[in-house]
Amino acid sequence: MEIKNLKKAADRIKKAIKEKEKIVLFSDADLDGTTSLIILEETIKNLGGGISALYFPDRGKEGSGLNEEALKFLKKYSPALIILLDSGIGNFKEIEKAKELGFKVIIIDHHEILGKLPVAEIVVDPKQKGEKYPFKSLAACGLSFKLAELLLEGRISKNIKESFLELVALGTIADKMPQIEDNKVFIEAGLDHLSFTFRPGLKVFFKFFEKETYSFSEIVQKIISTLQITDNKNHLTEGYLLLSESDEKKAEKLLESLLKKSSQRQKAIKELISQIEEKIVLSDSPIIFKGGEDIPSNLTGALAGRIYSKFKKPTFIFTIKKNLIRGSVRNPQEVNSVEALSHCSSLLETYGGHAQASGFTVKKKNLEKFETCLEEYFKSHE
Ligand SMILES: [Mn+2]
Repeated sequence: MEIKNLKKAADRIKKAIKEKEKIVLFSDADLDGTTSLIILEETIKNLGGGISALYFPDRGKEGSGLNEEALKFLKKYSPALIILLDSGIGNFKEIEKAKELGFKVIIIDHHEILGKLPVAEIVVDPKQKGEKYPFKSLAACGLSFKLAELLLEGRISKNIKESFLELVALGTIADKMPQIEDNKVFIEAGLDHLSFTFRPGLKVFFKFFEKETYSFSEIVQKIISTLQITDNKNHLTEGYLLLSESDEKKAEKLLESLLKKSSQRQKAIKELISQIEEKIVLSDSPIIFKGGEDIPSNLTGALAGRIYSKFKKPTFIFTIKKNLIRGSVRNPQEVNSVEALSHCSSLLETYGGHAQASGFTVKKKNLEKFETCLEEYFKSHE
């Protein structure tokens, strides 16, 4: 059985390649998004197609998902087919804007549906209504891989398939998708092959972290923690630059710089966590709701995750930038954070994500009301 609209998406992309339509790939900046994009980019090139632009939003400036800033940059490529990967399902306004600019839009996403679907030409999301495919918890990179298989129509070589599965395994683990069913198959196959990888950007990890000192699973963790959140350079993530680098010497240099930044980031996270923890007083509030101007917006997810795992309460960590607040949410299995956000959505600018991990933006003037709204929601759902 095929995922709803996936074959349609494959046919549409093939048509674009055949008719030399411009193609733009847009993806989320984390490792799931990065691997999703690379799989589709390499597949389209393999079919002889050209890609006019690649774009990852800068987490710090643009958050995640399609946004005005991105469209301002991309509009010079219009008319074009824009494929939104690991994002898009909540970008109602932005997709309208993209269409006005002359883009045709395909969404390949796996985040929660926010009541209705954006009006795009094709929407793939295993969580959408009418989806008959039984497994709903694929990562975006898993969807991208399935799309690649359809595009390559059984002509996918063993080498390419193995190389893609390495990426799917990493992206699926990084996105914390349940390691069952399809995901389990992908992860086992991908990890099986990972230490024999021919992708220079992955090979260098095995050179750097030697087998004698690091176990295989430690190396996998190093790869994920180094590539999960990376800096944005000219709309590309440094993780993308490493994974798509074909020269091993250059890949080594990139890895060195990424490892340095990653250890700085770990240090910053530690310091921020102790600062935030100091401010957490034991109270009967059902949630933790903390933020500040000094919290970098690319760290809110990591911070919320760590704080949640210690306090086991729905955790909202946000950064304050002028009038706009951007935050991340982590919460227990028993509640759905997207439903909580949706309950308070009249106060929000944007929101979306997964049941246990999501994000939001809110205007400063609505922050207090938002907190109260969440407290009420979680009190009634305890
Ligand atoms: Mn994802």
